[in-house]
Amino acid sequence: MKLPEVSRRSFLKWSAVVGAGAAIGGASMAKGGLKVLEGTAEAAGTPVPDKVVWQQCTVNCGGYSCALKLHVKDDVIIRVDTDQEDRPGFPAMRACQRGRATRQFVYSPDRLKQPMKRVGKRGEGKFEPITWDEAYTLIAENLDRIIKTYGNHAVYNHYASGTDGTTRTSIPRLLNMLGGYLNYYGTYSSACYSWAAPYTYGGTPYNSSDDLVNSRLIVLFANNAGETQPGGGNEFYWQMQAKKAGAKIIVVDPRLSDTAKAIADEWIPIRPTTDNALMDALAYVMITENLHDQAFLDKYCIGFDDEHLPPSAPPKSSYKSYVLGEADGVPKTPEWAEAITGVPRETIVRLAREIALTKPCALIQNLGWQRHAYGEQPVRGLPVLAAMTGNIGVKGGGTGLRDGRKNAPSPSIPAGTNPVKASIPVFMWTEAIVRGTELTAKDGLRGVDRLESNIKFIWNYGGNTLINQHSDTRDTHRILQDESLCEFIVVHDVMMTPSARYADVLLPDATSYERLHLGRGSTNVMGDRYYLGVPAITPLFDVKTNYEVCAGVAEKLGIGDKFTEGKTWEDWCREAIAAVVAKNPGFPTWEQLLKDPIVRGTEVEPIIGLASFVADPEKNPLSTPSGKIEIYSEQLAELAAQRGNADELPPIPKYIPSWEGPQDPLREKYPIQLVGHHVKRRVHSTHDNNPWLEEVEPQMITLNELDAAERGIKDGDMVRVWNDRGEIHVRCRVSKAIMPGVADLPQGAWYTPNGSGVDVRGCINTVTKYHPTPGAKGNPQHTNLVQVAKL
Ligand SMILES: Nc1nc2c(c(=O)[nH]1)N[C@H]1C(S)=C(S)[C@@H](COP(=O)(O)OP(=O)(O)OC[C@H]3O[C@@H](n4cnc5c(=O)[nH]c(N)nc54)[C@H](O)[C@@H]3O)O[C@H]1N2
Ligand SMILES: Nc1nc2c(c(=O)[nH]1)N[C@H]1C(S)=C(S)[C@@H](COP(=O)(O)OP(=O)(O)OC[C@H]3O[C@@H](n4cnc5c(=O)[nH]c(N)nc54)[C@H](O)[C@@H]3O)O[C@H]1N2
Ligand SMILES: [Mo]
Repeated sequence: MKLPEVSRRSFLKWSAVVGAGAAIGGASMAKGGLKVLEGTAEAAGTPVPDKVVWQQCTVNCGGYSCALKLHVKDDVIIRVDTDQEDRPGFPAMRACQRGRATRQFVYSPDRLKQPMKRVGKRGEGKFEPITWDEAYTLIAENLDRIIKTYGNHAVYNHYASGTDGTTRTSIPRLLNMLGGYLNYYGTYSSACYSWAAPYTYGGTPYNSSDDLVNSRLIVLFANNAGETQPGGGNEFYWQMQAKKAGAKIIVVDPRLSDTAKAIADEWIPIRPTTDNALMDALAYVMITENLHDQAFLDKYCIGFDDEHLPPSAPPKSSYKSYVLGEADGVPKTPEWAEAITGVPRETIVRLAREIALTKPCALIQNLGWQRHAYGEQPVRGLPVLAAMTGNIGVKGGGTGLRDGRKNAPSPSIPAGTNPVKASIPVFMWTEAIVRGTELTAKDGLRGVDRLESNIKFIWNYGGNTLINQHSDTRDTHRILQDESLCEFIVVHDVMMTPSARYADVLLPDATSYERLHLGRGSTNVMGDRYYLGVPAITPLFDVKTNYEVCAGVAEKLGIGDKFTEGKTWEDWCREAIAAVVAKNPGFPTWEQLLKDPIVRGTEVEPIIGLASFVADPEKNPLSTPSGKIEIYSEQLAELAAQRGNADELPPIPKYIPSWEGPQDPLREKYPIQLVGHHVKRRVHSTHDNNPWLEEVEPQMITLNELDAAERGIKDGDMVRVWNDRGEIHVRCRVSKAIMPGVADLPQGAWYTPNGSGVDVRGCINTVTKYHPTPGAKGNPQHTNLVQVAKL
């Protein structure tokens, strides 16, 4: 396959730019600045380091904190190595290409170098340098003014996943001391998942990934673990172990993902947004061929059949009635599903028999299929199949949710309590800028009946959802550019990102390699964990950390001492580790972590989700209203009645034809379904500007060869991708590895509008829609219809 030429030569060109000092806003170089690449380039060979510092990759992929071994000479990182210590069950925290390209991140010409304030129109990207003292004053004055004028509902701490969580606790700590701030709930990652799964289970129970070796059949839905590294990086490892142990692996995905390429015995391509139709037809085959586990359903579930409906449910409202077409006259046959999903009926029949007859079978989802228009539905759909096949609560089976992670202790800095109880769905912040005070419970507002103010102040630390990662960049730009709406925006980042262009005050942070920080313990991990990040080099430029900034602003507001309690950042970090040690006897102390910052996992038995419920459902009921697995949810029926959208929020999981899905008449104008997967060369938008990673995988749209041929597009051609919301110019990869009628433009490229508003980098959010999902009010960023043509 011919790929465009991005290589050593353009890298050298790029380093030349570095040498010339591509400063932003006329920033000056401080402390070592940009000369650092000199003498460290490949040409100079590998010099001997003065020291080797263990650090961690803190970006937000599923790996979370892979180990980086930074070789430092003369205060310059000259080489990046990683952990190589494999132990059975605990693969080394081996960094991928992203972590290994860290030098290109730290020494990027896009690094922010000094505090600045906006001088042009917001979003134009014109700034002039200011001092840190001026920056603190500006933030303090605006925060104070906005709270006095509009109240604390006007202050928003923006969703941002770019760096370690502990550091960013400083912002809520400061804001809580000032009377609080508007909360959000859910995440861009898992809005529909976290919202919908508890209606079925009262929580999100799972078998841990190390149990996969006990499975005979594993069916992965929208799960590309090889590239996204869920489970702290170990899920894919366990998928590979399961394959070695003899499990058959089937992948259901519109794309032949890296995971499918690496380990699948079979790839079942499917049209995006249609998985519920596939699952309904699988259920149809199982029911009509009597392959389902009726005893399990009778004992543990409500709502599978009409005999087990809750009292409030209307007749014929069970899942079985729906599947057999008893209520709507449409049996959900393989023929019916083939027309919707594009999966051949023979494949559906074979898959249904295989899933029903191979025991144990792990049906596993990840998050790709819930970042869609009706993302709530597939999340609840797969557990029905897990229940129908009696795979719940058994080794090698699972709940049909995501497979699991084991909890690791998480150090944290005390943030206090937020006096504001109001909370909006994370995706709806742009709407809360425009019409926050009009939002009600129907829109997903929680904690209050109404907000006292629209959002007027945004603090954006380590995030790019301010424009790049949010839907519909053109509309986001329109909202942010209007200074009468949101009145003040602080951006604190390490790079001159697209979001940074929207700052009123733009602050440079140290990368995690230049500052003391604590690892993400969090819940999303298995095995070895990294806990202490000690700076490897002196911070470049005139940067300050989030703690320093919050302390500086607190000082201006007269609460400096209250905020710091007279402690340094190191004091807080030491206390946080001490608190973890107190709760987890045997956990290494600060001094021990300084010597070895990696905490090695210890072998424990796999978690088998709902094992105790299955052993004794009376004694160990679920926390659902009925105590059982709720295939039919009365709570959902009530909520749908309140919101007045029963068609979009059914009490049983259903296939709902999606707007901008394969059945939308809009397809006549925009015939291609566009998804944007999480790609290995980036973590979201982080590393988009990293030249080594552009070499690894240049940003391109992938189009099926049939669609390409129809349009006269050849591999490597530049194409136009557009719909009513915007237009992108990007290079095209022509491929068999994607379903016809579907294209994939990996999410995260930096939004780069040219003079006519066309994005010339390949930022998918140029064409995504702001349309919250009906239940979770989540982000449907994989649901898009577009047209593609040769440029
Ligand atoms: N179309 C589409 N959009 C999506 C998605 C999708 O699938 N499709 N996925 C969504 C998902 S799941 C998520 S989680 C979000 C992610 O969106 P974000 O949370 O915004 O993640 P990033 O784009 O990686 O932005 C992280 C920022 O942190 C900065 N950063 C890195 N290290 C540091 C540091 O040490 N200090 C500071 N101050 N900053 C640092 C980076 O420069 C970058 O600007 O995107 C969402 N957007
Ligand atoms: N390298 C890398 N790793 C990452 C990230 C990253 O940006 N880069 N981001 C991290 C974060 S914050 C998150 S939230 C996770 C995201 O993890 P996921 O949400 O699982 O990642 P996606 O790539 O959005 O989706 C996974 C797969 O679902 C497929 N898919 C899309 N739509 C459908 C559909 O309708 N049906 C089916 N069956 N499949 C579908 C996609 O083609 C893709 O292969 O990844 C994490 N890991
Ligand atoms: Mo995410």
